[in-house]
Amino acid sequence: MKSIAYEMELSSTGDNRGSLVAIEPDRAIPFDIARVYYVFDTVTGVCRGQHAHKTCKQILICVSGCCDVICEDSKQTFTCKLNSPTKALYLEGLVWHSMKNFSPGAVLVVLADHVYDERDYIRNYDEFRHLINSAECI
Ligand code: T46
Repeated sequence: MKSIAYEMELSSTGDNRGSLVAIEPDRAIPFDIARVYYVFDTVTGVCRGQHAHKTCKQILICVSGCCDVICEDSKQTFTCKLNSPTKALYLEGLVWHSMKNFSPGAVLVVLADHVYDERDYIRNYDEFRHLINSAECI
């Protein structure tokens, strides 16, 4: 199991009517999309996420408003500020992630390479640390 997290810039096209981002499974989206979901109507001050995935790969895009995603993998902890519809965060499994500081009206869209499966979640932080420490030893 690998832990990989990085920011991506999505290319957009625009003219005097506005801008458009197209998302297709290609080199920019490094997996076939099996599921799309979005988080909206978030309550001020909430923290969502607080889990890792075993294998599910995801791309997070705040298409309206902004939020912060705090990521922790085996090597680093960093905060990604999703504050543009052209900015994305790629997360492979084994990245502990939490979303917070949602602006009013924020809409967070997520593309995933698997359908929803609760068995893919690691919701216990100690279990996550144990798994990434074990993966480091391999
Ligand atoms: C993630 C972050 C970025 C479903 O029934 N189907 C789904 O596809 C999803 C994603 C969730 N659910 C149910 C499971 C829970 O009863 O929706 C409820 C809320 O899910 P959760 O508390 O996991 O939501 P977040 O915002 O904490 O996390 C979500 C994703 O679950 C997670 O995979 O990486 O967004």
